[in-house]
Amino acid sequence: MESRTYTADAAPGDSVTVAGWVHEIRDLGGIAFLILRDTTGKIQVKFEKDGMADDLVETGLDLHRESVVAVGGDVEEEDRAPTGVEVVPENIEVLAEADPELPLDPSGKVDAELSTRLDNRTLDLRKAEVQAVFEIRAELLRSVREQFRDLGCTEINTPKIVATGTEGGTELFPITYFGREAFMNQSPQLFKQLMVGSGLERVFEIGPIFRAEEHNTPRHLNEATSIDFESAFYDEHDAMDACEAVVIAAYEGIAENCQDELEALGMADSFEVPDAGFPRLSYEEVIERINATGALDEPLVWGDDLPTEGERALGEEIGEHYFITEWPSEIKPFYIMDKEDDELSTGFDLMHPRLELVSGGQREHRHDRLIEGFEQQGLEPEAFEYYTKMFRYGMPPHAGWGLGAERLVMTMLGLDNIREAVLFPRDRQRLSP
Ligand code: AMO
Repeated sequence: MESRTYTADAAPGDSVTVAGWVHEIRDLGGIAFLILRDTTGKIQVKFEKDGMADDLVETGLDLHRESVVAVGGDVEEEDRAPTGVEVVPENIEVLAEADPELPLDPSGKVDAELSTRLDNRTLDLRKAEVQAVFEIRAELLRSVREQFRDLGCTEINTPKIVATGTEGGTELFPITYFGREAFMNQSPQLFKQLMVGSGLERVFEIGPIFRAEEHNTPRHLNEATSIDFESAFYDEHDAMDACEAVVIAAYEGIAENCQDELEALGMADSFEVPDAGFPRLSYEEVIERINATGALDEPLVWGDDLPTEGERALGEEIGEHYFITEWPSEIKPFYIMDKEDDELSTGFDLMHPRLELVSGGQREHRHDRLIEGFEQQGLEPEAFEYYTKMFRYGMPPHAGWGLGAERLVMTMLGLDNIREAVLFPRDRQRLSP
């Protein structure tokens, strides 16, 4: 719209056209107010009924909430107005009327269930605190990209329709690809590894991953956004350093550039950038410490995956981000390199006190060992020949990791449910909107 002014920019003395949604109408008799809202905030429009044309007053005050209007008029200082200024209207154009019955209340006065919010995401995102989550998510991705560029990475985009899975066969979504079986990709794992052997050497990707997780939990999505990193000539320690730098950069970007959004979430004072030097604990130490918390009925033994209650109990004790290193080889995927002692792997996870954020490790770059790894995991190396073949033509030692963007947003903002960090989440029940 030509010459539209954002409500936040309307200054006393200006003659403006502001455009947005009718947030509220307050009719006090001789005087009435229309509160107009746009992406930058709200502004009061004042109707002094006696001094104004009847049709202008009628158009302004007969509107239903959430109708879209453009209001032209002069901006005046008014101490009693919520933002210290108000518009004295000269004309009002109704651009889109809203039904009087709304499926949810964008003013936030009436709470809505998460499912109602997700069914009506457009209206839900008219609330400042919901909008703030997605402004923060966008800033997070921007700062992460910048940090990757500082680390000398090239951003890549790899296929999401693939011939083989990498992260476990039961979590694959099959699709039909011109009469052949294909899958939605679970991770850019193999492609990013193929790039470290190319001239690019160090890469990152931010893109969707698809997991046919059976269970509906507050921390799993069937379509998530993965922030992936991979570098030639890195070992797992270098990869952990890069991971820590990226997570801290995300927090720093938000602390610097999202004060208004943190305010809208009531977090302006409590938001803290984590200190560098995340503790690195071995898997062995972790299972001992979880057992010592007494949180589990059955103590963990070597080779067990870490149950949610165990992670949570240890997270509470540690109270900050921490890495778990030296995982048993048998519970890490085929592409993770073992340590000299074959029992131990170079795999690591980064944990937030609440849950896992990242998995990574040094990769097996030796062709023969890689083929053995496939066989041990019950996978047919022939199906992965497009990948294994390149390990015969000069694949350098390399390492990397994958970070769940929604989990980072969720833990950073203390959201109860990962779905709150996604515009249109995909889960067992939810395929639209
Ligand atoms: P992994 O399967 O552990 O590792 O995934 C890496 C990170 O991605 C996020 N994530 C999910 N987030 C929400 N819902 C899901 N269903 C979901 N699945 C995964 C988590 C998790 O820590 N290829 C390896 C990474 C690597 O080694 O580079 C991988 O995909 O935050």
